[in-house]
Amino acid sequence: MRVLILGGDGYLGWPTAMRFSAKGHEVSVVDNFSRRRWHEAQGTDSLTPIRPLEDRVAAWKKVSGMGIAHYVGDIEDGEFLEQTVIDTRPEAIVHYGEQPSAPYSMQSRETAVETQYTNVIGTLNLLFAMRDHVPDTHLVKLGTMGEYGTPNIDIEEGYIEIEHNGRRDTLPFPKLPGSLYHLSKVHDSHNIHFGCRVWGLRATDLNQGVVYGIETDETALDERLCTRFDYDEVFGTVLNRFCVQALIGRPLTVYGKGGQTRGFLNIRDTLQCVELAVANPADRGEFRVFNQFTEQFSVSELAELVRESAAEVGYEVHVEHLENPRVELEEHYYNAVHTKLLDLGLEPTLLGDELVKSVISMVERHRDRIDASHIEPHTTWKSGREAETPVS
Ligand code: NAD
Ligand code: USQ
Repeated sequence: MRVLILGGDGYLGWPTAMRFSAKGHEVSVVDNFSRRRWHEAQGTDSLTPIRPLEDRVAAWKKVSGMGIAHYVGDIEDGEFLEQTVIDTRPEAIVHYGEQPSAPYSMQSRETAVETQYTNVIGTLNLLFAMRDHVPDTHLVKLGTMGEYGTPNIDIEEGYIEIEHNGRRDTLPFPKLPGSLYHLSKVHDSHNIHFGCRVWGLRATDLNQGVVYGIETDETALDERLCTRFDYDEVFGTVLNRFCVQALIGRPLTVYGKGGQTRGFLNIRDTLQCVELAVANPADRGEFRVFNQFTEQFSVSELAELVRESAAEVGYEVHVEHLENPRVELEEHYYNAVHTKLLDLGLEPTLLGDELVKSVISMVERHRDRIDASHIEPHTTWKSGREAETPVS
């Protein structure tokens, strides 16, 4: 298959590109390196040293004998994206190419507008390029579980059957996102749904939970192929952050009461899910939604798991409850259906102490690169970034 991966230089995009290439697909990636630039601007860096995309592609060629074509440009540049779609004629498009951080989207008017512009306009450009040039291509779009928020009812996979004034219909599940980033994904979902309903496009929206871990079959082949791993307060996700904090003896930064519950999955399962979605495309005109996570944990449960696993390898770890910089429920009902990917054959990689220990040992190998000054949360949901005062 010809597979086009948007955001193919990112945390998830690069391992996905190698996976499809390893399976013999013809892979092209698009990226504008904005993720690398956002880190440069805030003075942070991936814990793992990552190579420039060109070097990664060359290393992959050496290791696997397979080529990956790469296109450098902005997805929100509609002409560039249209030309890339014409040149690559993809049969499947995997769209990761967005600003992925909730705190970044809440820092200021500028970062909020940038997030929504990049994400929403980029996806809209893609829908037009698909409509006009590859209308039969399957779009696999990375959405997020956070689109739903934390309603006091079970969360269904995309749609809910509603009875109202004696009539019934199946409608999109209500959305209550908790950041302007998560809200950008809601806008994307509506636009993609529109493209399917009105233009007959086919799409799968993968409402993914929080991803942790770093190793995939392909990244493990050679150091030059590794993907990024961030632990700073803006781009680092919670489990990755806790593993770094455990190693440097910093109390784990649980925000508020720690009862916030989210769906989680290992990076290996992200790849499995995307492969399953591509191998089993949506029908013409179908907007399919899969909830993509394997387990749910509260933040406190995760902190406890990291504390125990770190103790087994000799690190004494404490847990600290910080004033929550976000506006979110800290105790709530959470039960999200996630059966559609399991029905397609997903075999979950479950989080246990062995897995946490393997992340900790990876962090150990790069401990000289840890910059502890970027761990404390500074970004608050109410007034953006307060540069000097960490939230405590
Ligand atoms: P990432 O930032 O590492 O990857 C995104 C890539 O897209 C980056 O390399 C970036 O440079 C590129 N990009 C961004 N805007 C672009 C544009 N306008 N034009 C071209 N390239 C652009 O993020 P990630 O963690 O790999 O996430 C990938 C996708 O998955 C995102 O859409 C994110 O919202 C979603 N997601 C991630 C997680 C997670 O826990 N990592 C969970 C759920 C959903
Ligand atoms: N949290 C802490 N302490 C920390 C960091 C986070 O308690 O040091 C808490 C947050 O308050 C939140 C939860 O952990 O309740 C998850 O936060 P996160 O930063 O790990 O993840 P989030 O902001 O939700 O975003 C991440 C990815 C995003 C993706 C989303 C999936 O960055 O791209 O869309 O996970 S989901 O959460 O399912 O929407």
